[in-house]
Amino acid sequence: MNSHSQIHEPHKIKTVRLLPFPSLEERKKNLAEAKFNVFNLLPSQVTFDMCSHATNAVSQEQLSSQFLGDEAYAGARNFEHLQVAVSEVLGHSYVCPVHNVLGAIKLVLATLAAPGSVVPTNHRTWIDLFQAAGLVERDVRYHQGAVFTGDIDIVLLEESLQEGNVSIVDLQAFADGQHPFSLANLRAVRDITRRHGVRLICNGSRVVENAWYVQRHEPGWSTRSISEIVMQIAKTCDVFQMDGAQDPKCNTGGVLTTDDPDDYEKLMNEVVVYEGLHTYGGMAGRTMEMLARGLVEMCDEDEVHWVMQQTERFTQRLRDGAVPLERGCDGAYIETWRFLPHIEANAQDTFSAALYQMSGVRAIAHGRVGRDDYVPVQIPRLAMTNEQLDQVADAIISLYKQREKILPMQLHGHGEFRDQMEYHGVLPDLECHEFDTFPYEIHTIERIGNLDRRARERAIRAAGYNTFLLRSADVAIDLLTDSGTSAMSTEQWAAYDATPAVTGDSAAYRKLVSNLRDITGYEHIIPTHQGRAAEHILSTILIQPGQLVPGNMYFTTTKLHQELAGGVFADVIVDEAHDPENDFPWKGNIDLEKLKALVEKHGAKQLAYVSFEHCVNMAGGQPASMDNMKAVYAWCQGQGIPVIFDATRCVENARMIQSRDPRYKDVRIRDILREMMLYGDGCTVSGKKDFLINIGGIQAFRDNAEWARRARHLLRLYEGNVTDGGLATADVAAMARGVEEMLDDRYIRSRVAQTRLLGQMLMDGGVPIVKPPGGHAIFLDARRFLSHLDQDEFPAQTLAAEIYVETGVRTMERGNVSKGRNPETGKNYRPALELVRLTIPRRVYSNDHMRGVAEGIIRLYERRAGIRGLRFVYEPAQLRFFQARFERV
Ligand code: P70
Repeated sequence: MNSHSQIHEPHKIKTVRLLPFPSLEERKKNLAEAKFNVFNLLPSQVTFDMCSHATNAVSQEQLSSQFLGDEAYAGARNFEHLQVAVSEVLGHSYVCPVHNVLGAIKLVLATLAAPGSVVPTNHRTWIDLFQAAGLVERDVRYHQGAVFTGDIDIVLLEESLQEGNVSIVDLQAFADGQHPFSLANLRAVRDITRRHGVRLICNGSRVVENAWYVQRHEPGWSTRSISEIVMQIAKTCDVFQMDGAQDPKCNTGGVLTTDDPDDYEKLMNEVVVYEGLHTYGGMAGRTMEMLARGLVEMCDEDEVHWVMQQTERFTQRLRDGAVPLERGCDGAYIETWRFLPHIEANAQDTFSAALYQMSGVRAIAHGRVGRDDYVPVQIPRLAMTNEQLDQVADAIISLYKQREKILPMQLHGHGEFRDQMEYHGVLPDLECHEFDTFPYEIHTIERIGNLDRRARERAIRAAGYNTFLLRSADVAIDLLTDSGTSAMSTEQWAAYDATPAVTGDSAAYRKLVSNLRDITGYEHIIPTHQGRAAEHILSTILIQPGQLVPGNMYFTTTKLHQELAGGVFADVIVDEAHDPENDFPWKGNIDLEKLKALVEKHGAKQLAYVSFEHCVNMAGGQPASMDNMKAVYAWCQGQGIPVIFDATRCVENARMIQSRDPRYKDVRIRDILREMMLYGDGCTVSGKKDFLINIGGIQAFRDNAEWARRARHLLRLYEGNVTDGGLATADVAAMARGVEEMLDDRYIRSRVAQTRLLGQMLMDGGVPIVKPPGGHAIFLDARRFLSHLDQDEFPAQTLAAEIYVETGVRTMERGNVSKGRNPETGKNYRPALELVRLTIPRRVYSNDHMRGVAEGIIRLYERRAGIRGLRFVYEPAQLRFFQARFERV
């Protein structure tokens, strides 16, 4: 088991699905249109949909398997893969595919249960199907169980079998979502059914959760893996059924599996009647492929522990809030008769409607009217963070506190099943629950590196103590950079997939131009393949050899291109930026006096332009104030000096203005950004950061048509078409969509809050960091962290390596190694700032990941005295930080 699996997810986010946040007014209208039955709400009307069936996030491998369907009618390769997965995971040799779990049950009842016979069972979920097949269900569940409440009452079962007229015993792992059985009980049942010549059928759609209970609570199983227990459960039964949309995290589909050739033959002959051919059973080829992959992945130990931890945490929080519930395998089953004792009829639908009205959360009771009185609040597997779940729990607790205000609804239309119910209602006057968390759900995940400490020690030694040389597969949490590491949204992917490749004009390009014109107010929008391509073009057209380029601290690639064009960089950032302990809120500001002094000394003509970076990377992600941008621009206009932004992190800067400048507290991010851009004549952008894309950049000019003409000329020479800058058209489309998403106030608020949270946790642990926390990263002050090391023992390089060994977290050195040697003296520069950067990718990590990072670094800080420095064993002449190798002193 992963040592940190309880602290944070054993995966990171690969793609996100954006969540809608309807207003109270919209929710009221939606509810009325849905006839007060939440079944009728659309996904676009629901913030958190608390349902675990087919709603889970999947791994990127499972998603990609969706594209491997060979869609043959007979003998598809996908079916062969399904057979292999079943034999590997469940241990059964025969597989009968079905369209979903109902298909599986129907087949069993039609082939293996004698008409009119009695079916002893521990669940109530499928008893309608029993009745329809002319079978009589008998509840033989042992209702007094403490943990294994799904166990069978052996005496009762024995009695039923002795009465005769039984052909199958039908069990459910985690019966009705609430009752796990023990392996000992299952084996006892199997012994009895064998003795009576009766088949044991088991629905294992939630076998994994049941296996976790066995591992946790059943004597003798604590050292066995989830895989072993799952196979034990399956092999104990004669026929095993699985719903593809539960534990295997498929979107539909299912299987029946067995070792009995005669039973298989019966099932196989029947499957053609109701489902499809015996090699696809009513599933698309891609569904079989996803199911096959999901079966194998569902037993991943770390993932199971994470999912079950979420359930325990969620139900515990509700219990602490006194909410009456039954804990389920996948969430909390609300006891609505105790939640709403004053509502006599239809308490379930009344609860669901009230919860939606006050929070936008949906919880649905499915099935037959009057079957039971719970409303399951289920957790979609892997799709939500703990923080989101805490807030959903808080919404329910808040509803519980105001439960007396909830009014009965009048039944208007009804049928046998819950989806048919319609009501007339009076909207109660409820206090609403406001969410303050990431405005997206997890759509796909990527498993993260999972090495133990000794393996990490070996990995960093092999990498010459240089985090650039580590394999990403060996990294647990990758904070090397926020560049190109964002999780794209499903909307971005949809645009990406739908965009035809062209080498001319395109809808994607037009959309990018119109969106960016609207966002920046700039007329000329020129796509580039990334930031440094725009920097090259800008420097070439605006710098005359020998001219100065003042900037608010340098960035490596920016400065390099200025120098290649013959320019000389001049630092005009405020002094506060160079002091890591000064918590001035606008450390990205330009010191106008320094700028004026340059003009006085050299003349305005000697200044090519002012290079003004938003949320200055090298200063620690520190913002510039609106007043500073205004003042610089006003003065520069008088002097005829252009101002060009590096708007790579412009949205983070806008959020800093929103949170730190009271005048902008209630101004939308898009309006703040538009005003910021007013105080410049153009910008370069590395789109790989705030624009929420993995590749791309922008060169833009307000209205200077001559600059734009020359820029496009260079673009054609060096980069690609004027409509793509060398990007795939699909990536242009993803960027056009990314710039819309980046302006969502909830998104950018949660993004910057995450960085601040990491900074705060480190500061609370006494760890020295650059203050105040920046927009995209936290910078550790390695000089103070490792104060016993000389700077030529490379404290920041050492610290980055030690952080990796301690925590599996990858960070980046920004100090003596990065700065290099003075060519004149041959000595290291020994810069004032000796930092380690913890850069946070966008939409990729949860706050639990951040907690894991902070705890690990605080642990390291406590034992810092024993840490030894590094010396070079290999030192390249140029940009040595990328390839250098070290050993411990
Ligand atoms: C980082 C990345 C890139 C960047 C930037 C600002 C403010 C331009 C660029 C260049 C990647 C990086 C680059 C060089 C050394 C280390 C890391 N910053 N302006 O991790 O854009 O990469 O798209 O060409 O931050 O901070 P691009």
